[in-house]
Order: sequence, then C-alpha cells, then structure tokens
Amino acid sequence: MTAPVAIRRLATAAAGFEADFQRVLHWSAETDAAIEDRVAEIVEAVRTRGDAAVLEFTARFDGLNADSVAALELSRAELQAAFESLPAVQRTALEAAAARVRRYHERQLEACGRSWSYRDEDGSLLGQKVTPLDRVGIYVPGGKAAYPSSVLMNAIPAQVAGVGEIVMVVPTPRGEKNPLVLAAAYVAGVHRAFTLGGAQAVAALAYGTATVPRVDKITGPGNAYVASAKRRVFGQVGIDMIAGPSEILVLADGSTPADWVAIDLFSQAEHDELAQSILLCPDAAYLDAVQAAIDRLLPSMPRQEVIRASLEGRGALIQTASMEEACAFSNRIAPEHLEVSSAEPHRWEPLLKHAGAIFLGAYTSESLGDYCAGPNHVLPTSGTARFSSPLGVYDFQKRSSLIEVSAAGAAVLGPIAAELAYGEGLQAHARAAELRLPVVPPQRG
Ligand code: HSO
Ligand code: ZN
Repeated sequence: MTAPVAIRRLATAAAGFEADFQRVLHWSAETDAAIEDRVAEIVEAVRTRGDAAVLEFTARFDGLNADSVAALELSRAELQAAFESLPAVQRTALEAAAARVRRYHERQLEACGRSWSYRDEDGSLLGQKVTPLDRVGIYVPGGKAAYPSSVLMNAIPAQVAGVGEIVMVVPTPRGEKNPLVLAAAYVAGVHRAFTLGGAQAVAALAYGTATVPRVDKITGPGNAYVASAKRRVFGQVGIDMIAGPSEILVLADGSTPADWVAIDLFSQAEHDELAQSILLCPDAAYLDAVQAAIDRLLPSMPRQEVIRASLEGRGALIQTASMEEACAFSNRIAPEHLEVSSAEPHRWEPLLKHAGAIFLGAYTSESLGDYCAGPNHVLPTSGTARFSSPLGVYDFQKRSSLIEVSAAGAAVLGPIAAELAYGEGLQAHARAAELRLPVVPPQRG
C-alpha cells in the first residue's frame, strides 16, 4: 500500500485561510547569481568568438564533439527521414495534430493578424500594416522535457504568420537524437535545425555566427540557463516569455466523475515536481471523492513520484462557499490552464477573466489542448495570464503604422502640429507642417 497523498486541504471559510492560500500561491522564479554569471560568460564568448565558442560549449556541456557547427546542422532530408522512420500511427497522430493546430492559427491570422486602413474625411489614409518576422529561432528543450508537441506549437504559428525562415535548435547530448522531435520539425515546416542547446544556442541565434543565422526573435521554453540567456539577449532580439512550471486549476461543481478530475490534476503534476495542480469546489464530499481517486489511481502512474512531489509540495484541494466564489479565486490565481469541470460551463465562463486557456465542460481534458485541440499550449504561467496571452500568430508578426496625408489633410493638420511644435520649442517640426499649408505663415520666434 502506498501512503495517501498529503495534498493540502483548505476551505475559504476556515480561520487563517488567506495566509494558507498565500502559501499555496507563493512561487518565486529565483534567479541564481551563479547561473547568471556563467550565462553572461557563455553569451559573451559566443558573441565575440562565434562558431568556435559554440563548438567548445557543445562539447563541454552536451558531450557532443564536432569539427564544425555545420556538422551539427540537420538537413530537411534528415528531418524527413526521421518522420518516415516512425510507425504509421505516430505519423498519422502528428499530422492530425499539426493540421488542427494549423487550422486554429489560420483563424487567428484572419481574426487579428491582417493589415487594415481607412481614409478620413480629408482623404488621408491611416492604417496598420502587419508583416511577419523575417527569421525566428525556436528553442526545443532536450532531455526530460523534449516535447514534439511543443515543436508544433512554436513552429506552426510562425509558419502561418509567414515567417521567412524558422530555425530550430535542440540540445542533443552525446548526439542522441529524438526522432519524434525531428519528425515534428519536419511536419511543422522548420527550415533549418541544429543539434545545439543551452545558453550557447540562444546566443548563437541572437548574434549569429558564421554558421548559425542571426534571428529576430527566439521562442520556446528551456532550463534556467536558457531562461537566463533569453533574458540577457532580449533587446538584441525579441523573446516570447520566460515560462515557469506548468499549472492546472480545476473548477468543479461535482458533476464530473472524480477519477477524471484526479487524472487531470496528475496530468500537470507529472510534468515537474514544481508543477501546480489546484481543485476548487463548493462540495466537500466531492473533494473527498477526488482525494480518494487520487490515492487509488496514483500507484498506476509510472511518474508517480513526480506527481506525488508536485501534489504534496504545491497542490491544493480548496472548498469554496459557492461556484461564484470559486470563479473569483480562479481570477486571483490566473492559472495557465483552467478547467471548468461543470455541467454548466457557459454559466461560469463569463465570470472568468484571467487564465492562459479555459477548458469548458467535463469532456475537455487539458491534455487534449496540450496536443491536438488546436489552440496553442505555450501559455502564460505564474499568474502572468493577468497581462499576457498564449503564444500565437501575433507573436511572429509586427505592425507598422501607415500614414498618407492628402493636400487637404495637410491644410487641416498643419496648424495643429505647428502649434504643438512651437510649444515644444521645435521650430523645424513646426515649419515642416507650415510649409505644406496653402498659405505659408511667417516663421515664429
Ligand atoms: N502542458 C504543457 C505542454 C505539454 N504537455 C507538452 C504535454 N506535452 C505546458 O502547457
Ligand atoms: Zn502538459
């Protein structure tokens, strides 16, 4: 018999709840000074010595020796071969997931990724021109978090946005390649791929080397070294976000089978000991049923140790006074994934403001969203859903303003601009506006 899972049990009505709740929420993305220093050296070495430094670090950290960085590039033919080597069922699943993710992001492009303009009453044209980034880098973690699904989730929106070149880097310790990652890169339309990782790969993408092309933006998760390197090169290039551990919050009215909810809590917990799974529900008997399901199901999970550590360290089963109160707490938590496990999900959805992705109804397991429902699984974590959004087509685009002022428009705008420019003491600005007026006034003091 394995011991019951000692997951925290709280009730919003209990004395001292607020302090307990704060302890559940507490999470600090500690920045380790030693890591910062190491990364600073690596980034600087790659910036100044390029390929030679990349080769040295790859040999040292990944045990992968090569004569040149070019030898670490994977050709499209190699990606294709990896795809073709997979069992048919895996190929079909990858393609089906890719097609659904592509379709969703194509809708995103139509809905919010297009240029627009209008003419005002003077015939002047005002608008916004949307263009894709020329070249992006996608960081794919190796080791325990090597997720082919994340390759799809990063590369497909870039491809849909029309990015000219998608460059993938993936750490490949001792040269052991992950065929599913390579196959996903093939399916998602990655243009170039290198078996490079760590801070050295991030620096190579940010500054470019003789072999690795310099990109405009780097997306994708990574370990503490990668996160630190991304922070450091931000400004030289764009970055997507710095992701924390995965989170799931389930808001339940007690109508979903308890086993389903227990396994959904496991599904995030199994990512990482630091992942967070929380259940909010007004019904105490249902919380008991989920606790019993957790204890019964855990022994069948190959990753039970990680799940237990996550649930006992950061998990919580919280009894609320009502579903309305559960929604209010959910907004305070602003989880990465929010399951509304209710018979009336559309009743609660309008009350929910802050979440990376909202999964409605008992059949919508978060795991379906991780792989193939269509929306992106790269989501804001650690409460950042209060101010940021899922990775999307818009992360691979930028906007330019368009202004075309007609002669009539110049006559209307000229005096306004000139007045404000004189007020700022900027004569040249004022005269540029005035010279275009039908009757040019004398220049002021
Ligand atoms: N839930 C993870 C994504 C993932 N799950 C990849 C399985 N594979 C972060 O949203
Ligand atoms: Zn997941």
